[in-house]
Amino acid sequence: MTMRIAILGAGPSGLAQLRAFESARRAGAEVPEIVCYEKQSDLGGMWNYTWRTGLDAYGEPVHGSMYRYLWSNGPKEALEFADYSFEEHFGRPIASYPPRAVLRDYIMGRIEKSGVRDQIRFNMAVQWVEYSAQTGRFTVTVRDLKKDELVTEQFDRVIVATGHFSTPNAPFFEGLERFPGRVLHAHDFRDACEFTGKDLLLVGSSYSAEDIGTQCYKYGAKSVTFSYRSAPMGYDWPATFDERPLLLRLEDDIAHFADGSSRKVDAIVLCTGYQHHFPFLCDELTLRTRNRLYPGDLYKGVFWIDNPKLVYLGMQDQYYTFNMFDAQAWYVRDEILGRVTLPDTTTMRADSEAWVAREEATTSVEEDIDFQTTYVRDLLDATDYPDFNVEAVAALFKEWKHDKQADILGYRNHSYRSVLTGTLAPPHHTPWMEAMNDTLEAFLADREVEDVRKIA
Ligand code: FAD
Ligand code: NA7
Repeated sequence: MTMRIAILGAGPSGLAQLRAFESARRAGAEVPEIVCYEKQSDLGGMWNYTWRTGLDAYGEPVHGSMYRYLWSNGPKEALEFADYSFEEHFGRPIASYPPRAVLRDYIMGRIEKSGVRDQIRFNMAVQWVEYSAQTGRFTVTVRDLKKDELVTEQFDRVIVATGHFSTPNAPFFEGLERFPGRVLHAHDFRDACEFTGKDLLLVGSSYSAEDIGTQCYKYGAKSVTFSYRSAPMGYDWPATFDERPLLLRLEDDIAHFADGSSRKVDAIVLCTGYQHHFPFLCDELTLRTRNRLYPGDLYKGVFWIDNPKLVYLGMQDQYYTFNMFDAQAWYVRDEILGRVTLPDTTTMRADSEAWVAREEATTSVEEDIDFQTTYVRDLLDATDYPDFNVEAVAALFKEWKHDKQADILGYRNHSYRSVLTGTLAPPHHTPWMEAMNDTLEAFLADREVEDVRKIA
């Protein structure tokens, strides 16, 4: 009987897995039967924009957390697929910080060239996954959203690639229920123009707070106040920005902070991160972790140690994204094809715990970057994924960090060199602060064009 594999999710991680198997098949390997279930109507995962918030057209939780005017928050050279360069896709070099639609186009391009679309079943939301020790197989129950029908199939392996930036972590602050303005989590943020002229409070001090804050400033917010729990971001912010310690409570529209200070605000965005959330998995198979570089209970960051027939892709906090998902997917593929053998449970657990301990010992962003670089390198060395200079990418991440520190509103104007092609990216035609149009067409044009609000 042919082995059957279920991939849950057709975002960058799930697509990496499809591509990995397809490249082995093209090289002559016999590969298992693969079914990829995707609850959205197209591939691309988080990179698909949706105006919807809350529930989708079928009553499923909306996956998307991306918003209008989102430009890459890291240089594209750091996430480039080693088997498909940006230059190959666009036919010419492009600037280092593309908007969302451009990255989506790049992700789609590689997958359309692979010809694996027919392995994806769209509008299919995974509801439940069970493992039977007796048969050694998984039963996967999926809702066909268009037919409103449950479908159940058996698989030998299950690969969870459903992402972890969709289910909000939304803490409560006293007085929120009486706050007269709008309160939302970053997951539901869609359009900075909503906050033009407003005094905005953003709770959190990580990527979402930083990016939503700078976006809102770009589109005319009157002021941006960040409230941090552990430490301020510490960038050299414009005069209308402020960083305050933790929000303690609200009295009507007055926010009170841990240092005793207060200020009046019009709207609040909780940029307080996301939960790893797998409502379709039984307890014994559920990964429980905070957002970290090395979630425990996973061997090589992917195999569920208690039952390695279950795999999780992309569950790490991420400096590396697309190329790390590829490195993971190639490794998982090779284990499934019998090219890599997993050690016994005790050895896997000890190995995983050693990585977790190393992560916990890091004390700076630079060490975190080096940590994830070592992780990616470890995976790369074991497979035939095209080797790329991951250490040079680490240097690039450090340069990016430095560029942000030097100019938080201008770092996206920098250019970096591709470690694949050696090409230095050309500058974008318009500085990021003045580039209001985030469409693919505007990005690829030779000058800024009027925003006609076309969403890919
Ligand atoms: P996702 O892209 O989240 O894809 C998961 C897929 O699983 C989705 O298609 C979803 O519909 C599907 N799915 C979920 N549940 C089910 C179910 N029950 N049944 C069927 N299908 C299901 N990364 C960068 O490299 N650069 C950036 O600039 C960047 N910006 C970001 C900005 C925001 C606001 C967010 C939230 C993330 C950003 N990221 C960025 C990280 C981004 O998450 C990754 O780039 C990438 O999308 C992760 O891929 P994934 O496949 O693991 O998860
Ligand atoms: P992150 O990077 O997980 O950061 C979450 C932030 O929220 C972080 O600053 C946390 O503070 C803060 N947080 C979490 N809980 C609380 C409470 N209870 N009170 C106050 N502050 C809190 O999530 P992001 O959304 O920023 O980024 C996720 C992805 O989206 C990322 O990959 C980007 O590419 C886009 P802490 O520092 O832990 O004290």
